[in-house]
Amino acid sequence: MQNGRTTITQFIIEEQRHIQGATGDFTSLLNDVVTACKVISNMVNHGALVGVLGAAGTENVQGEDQKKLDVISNDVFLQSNEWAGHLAAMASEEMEDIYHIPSQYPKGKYLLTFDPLDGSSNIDVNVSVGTIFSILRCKGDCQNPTADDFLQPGTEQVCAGYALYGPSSMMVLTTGNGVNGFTLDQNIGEFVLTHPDMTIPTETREFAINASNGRFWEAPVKRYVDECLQGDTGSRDNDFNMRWIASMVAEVHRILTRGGIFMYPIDEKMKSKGLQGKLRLMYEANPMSFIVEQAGGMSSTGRERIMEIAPSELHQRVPVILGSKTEVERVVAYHKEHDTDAAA
Ligand code: P6P
Repeated sequence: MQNGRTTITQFIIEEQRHIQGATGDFTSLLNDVVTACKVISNMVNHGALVGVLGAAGTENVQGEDQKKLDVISNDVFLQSNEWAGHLAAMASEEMEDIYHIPSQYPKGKYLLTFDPLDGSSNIDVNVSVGTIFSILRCKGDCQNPTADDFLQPGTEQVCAGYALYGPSSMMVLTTGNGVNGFTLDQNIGEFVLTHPDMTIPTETREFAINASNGRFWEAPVKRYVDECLQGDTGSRDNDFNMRWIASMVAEVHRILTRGGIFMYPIDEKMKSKGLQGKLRLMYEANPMSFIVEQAGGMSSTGRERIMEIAPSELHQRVPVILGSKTEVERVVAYHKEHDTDAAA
């Protein structure tokens, strides 16, 4: 306890006591992840003052221009987690291949995937960004891991979480026993428990989608959004609100806090490029789906539960429709109707 509040360190240790056979390895790993997020929070908060804004002049594996902070945040995650002997390997949005633990350090039984700075296109305009991470068990040869060891469905995740660098810095975690939120107390340099047992309202009147892609959407997505836009003059008989921050962490946190539905569906433009979606399965869709499901929400591609997808490659992209259960169920139903009609 600090100032009457539970610190994230104490919370994680108390969580460990519920995990059969827990050796403290996982707890120590999670604390190293938390440390990395504190370092990134500090850099994001100082922004221009410490010269970390702007483009890095390089591209990541996705072909996206990297910001300086993308590269720096990735290095922070590697340095914070490579030495303790808890990990067999790491994988990041910012690196094409998996990251092998340097030979001078012992290897462990976990795998860590992460998007070190999600929404980084917002960083130069001072809009919230975040970090997303997921922890899996290494089931293969943990001394000689390969990318294939990471290709496990989202249901195999041991832990998932995000850090949100917003007006305040927060961490939200699940280890499969619900979702808890922690706020960084700058005075003591610790995340403290402020949002115990976060739960997504099943109903919502707020949707999030990049409407500029509207002309490319598949029919079920267009049907859903059009009905929201018709408001109380249409079949929904209710007005809706729209948000789009272009920072998945911020969107998911809003949904965890007050409900909503977030959609980045596959569209005709992506299909023409042979893409299966915009967002990445291993370090965006799966960790966020674990958190959303644990908070009583739902997460689907529109045609299947995201957490049950058998990954085929490390940087695989998927359509994402997640949030308040009744709205996601509606969008899934529209996809089913559409596909059944199309098949007929
Ligand atoms: P668009 C950020 O680059 C990201 O991966 C998610 O955080 C965000 O929801 C989405 O892409 C934004 O995409 O096409 O609106 O820039």
